[in-house]
This record gives sequence, C-alpha cells and structure tokens, in this order.
Amino acid sequence: MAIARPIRMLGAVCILLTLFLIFNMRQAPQKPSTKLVNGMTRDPLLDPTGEPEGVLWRADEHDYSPDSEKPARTNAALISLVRNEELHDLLNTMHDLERTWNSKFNYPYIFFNDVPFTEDFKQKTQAATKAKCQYELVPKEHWEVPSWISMDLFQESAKKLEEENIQYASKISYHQMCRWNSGMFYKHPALDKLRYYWRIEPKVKFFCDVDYDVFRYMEDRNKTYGFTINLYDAPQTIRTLWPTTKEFLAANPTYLSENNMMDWITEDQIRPEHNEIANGYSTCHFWSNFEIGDLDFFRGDKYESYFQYLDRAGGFFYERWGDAPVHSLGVGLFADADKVHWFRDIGYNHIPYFNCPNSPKCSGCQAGHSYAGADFLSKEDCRPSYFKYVGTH
Ligand SMILES: Nc1nc2c(ncn2[C@@H]2O[C@H](COP(=O)(O)OP(=O)(O)OP(=O)(O)O)[C@@H](O)[C@H]2O)c(=O)[nH]1
Ligand SMILES: [Mg+2]
Repeated sequence: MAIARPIRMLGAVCILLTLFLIFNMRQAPQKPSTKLVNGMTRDPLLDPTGEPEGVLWRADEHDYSPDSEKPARTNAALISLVRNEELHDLLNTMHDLERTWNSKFNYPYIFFNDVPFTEDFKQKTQAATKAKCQYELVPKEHWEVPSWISMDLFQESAKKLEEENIQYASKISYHQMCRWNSGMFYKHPALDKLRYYWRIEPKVKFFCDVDYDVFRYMEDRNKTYGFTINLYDAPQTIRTLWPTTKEFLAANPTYLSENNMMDWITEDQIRPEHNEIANGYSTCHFWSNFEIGDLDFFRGDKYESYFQYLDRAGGFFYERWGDAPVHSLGVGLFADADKVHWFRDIGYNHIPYFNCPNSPKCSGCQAGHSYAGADFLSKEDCRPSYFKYVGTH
C-alpha cells in the first residue's frame, strides 16, 4: 500500500526526533550543583582541604606489601554485602578505591552474600586487587525474616508505603538487607578478629588520592565512626523509629553518652515536617553506604541491645527502617561526638550525592558540589545542622 509523501516525511521526522531525544538523554551528564540551602552560608568543602593533622601512616614509610609477614596494616578490612549480578559495578568501585587508596595499603576485602558467590565473581574481584579477597556466605539465621514478624502485616504496611511512593517498600530482600546491615554484619564470624571496617558498595565512586592509612588514623585517635555524607531521610520510612528509640533510652538512661548528638538528632526548625512525620527525629543521618567504623562499638552492649530492642519492635519490616538512621542514632546517642570524624578529604559519590573537597589530590568531581540532578536534592543536605550542633571535625 502506497503511503502519501507528507505522511512518510512526518514519520521520518518523528523517528529522527525520537533518536535525537534518546541520544541527548544518554549524553547529558548529570550536572553537579552547589546550591546552598538549610541555612548554610558557605560550604567548607570550598576551602582548601588537606590531610588530617597529626601523625599519619604512609605506605613509603611502613611495610604495606600484600604478602608481608609483619605488615603495617592494622586489624581492618574493606567489606561489602553484594550480589553476583552487581559484579560489573563493584569492579568499577574497586578500581576507584584501588587507584586512590588501597593499591598503597593492600587491606583485604571481605565480600558477603546471602547466596554463594559465583566463580566468575571471585575470579574477577581477586584480579582487581593485589590484596586478599575473602568470600563469605551470610548465615541463614542472620538473613531470614525473624519468626515474630507477621508477613500479612508486612504486606499491608508495604502497600501503604508504596502508596506514599517509598522505593523498595514491598521488596522483602531490601528490608532484610537493611536489618542485616543494622545489626547482623558485625556478628559474622569473618569479622570476629577485626576491629575496623570500611564499607563499600557497587557503583560508588572515589575521586581523591588518599596517602595515609585511614584505619591507623581511626585507631591512633580512637575514633568510633567516620562518614562522608550527611542527609535527611524519607520520614515516612521511620515514623516509629524515634519513639521506639526513646523507649529504649528510658529503660537504659545510663547508655546515653555525655557528649552525644541529641541536638542534631532532634533538630526541628530546618525541616519541621520531617521532624513531625518522624515523631521528633530530624531524620538526619550519616549515609551508611560509606562508613568506616569500629566494630567494638557495634559489638558492644549498648549498640547490640539497642538493635535487639529495635528488631523486636518490627520496624525493619512494618516500616522501612534503614541501617543509615539506625547506625546514626546508635552512634549519635551512645558514642562520644568527638570520636566521630567527617572524612572531608575522601572524595565520594553514591548517586546522587557527593563529598568533593577542594584539593589538588582530587579529580572527577567539583569541589563543594554536593548533588547531581534536580535542585530539590539540595534540601536533603543535613550538614548545616551537623556543623552547627556537632561541628566540622
Ligand atoms: N547479597 C545481597 N546484597 C544485597 C541485597 N540487597 C542489597 N544488597 C547490597 O546492599 C547494598 C545496599 O543495597 P542498594 O540496593 O544499593 O540500596 P540503596 O543504596 O538504598 O539503593 P540505591 O539507591 O538503589 O543504590 C549494596 O551493596 C547491595 O549490593 C541482597 O538481597 N543480597
Ligand atoms: Mg546503593
């Protein structure tokens, strides 16, 4: 059947237009932005950023070779809960981290999975580093939905959260992952002998050369927790987390650290609606896809009994409590605020947020640009409150 010429022309134009749009969508880089909100007048990341003060352990002064019998490495590892399907994205993360830091220090990697790792995963990850890689299965009893959780109630709650556009609300494995990262990872026997961990995830990026041993930095200064990014959470996912935490605190008043972060935790002026929906919690948290932490803190009585209390309350399933707010409340309440460190010198990105310092050691990110994408993302930056109530250390 013959098609009239004008119709043919119109069809061709439509096809060209569609191809043009697809091409542009794929090409357009997510432009990082640096809009200041939430009361911040100047991003400290714009100031020249060097290494932390004091003695630092360097690879050219100590023996950090991967097979050394007496290495300068302390008791620490890079850890990642990851799926076989994420191999490609994980390799990109490893290449970044090896280039900027670990090829100098050769800390081992420990990978965790709820199903066995494939040979391909093992072979390709080991090939990405001179350091040792270890592959660990998560014990079934650490991953399973606990017996006291009602699946009917889970489905019902997940449906409500989905109606509020909460991502992953009905994905049970996401809830299991959040619970494992909250209160199970440090119980894995592979970490028994270790003191510090650095958590990594597939797809995250590292931008700056770091020339000192960050684990020794933590140990020498007796730091409990290190972070890069500080954000607000979706308050609908944690409506009862703070009320449950307050119950726990009322029953264990001596657990509260003298130098705690209560003001940052309960701040209610910058985003009052967040505080209201989360029933008294600002929702501010350390973004836990990056964290460098002291396992002794998590294994200790205070944090462990806090996790047990939360776990019994059911919010990992009946809401969508994330490990980020749970770790942050634990650290903010039970740790000494002076022992928490902002690794401002570690250039980092997990879509869509950045920690990008002003330093000649960095490339691939723009200093002070804290997010890439639409401007509403800027509102999620909780650093202004953290700087005000806790500090910039
Ligand atoms: N083995 C395993 N790893 C998981 C599972 N779910 C999540 N993870 C890992 O847990 C970490 C966090 O999961 P993500 O899906 O990235 O969660 P998220 O960061 O909140 O979500 P995104 O914004 O989509 O990245 C990642 O390292 C994942 O690889 C799971 O069911 N099994
Ligand atoms: Mg992620």
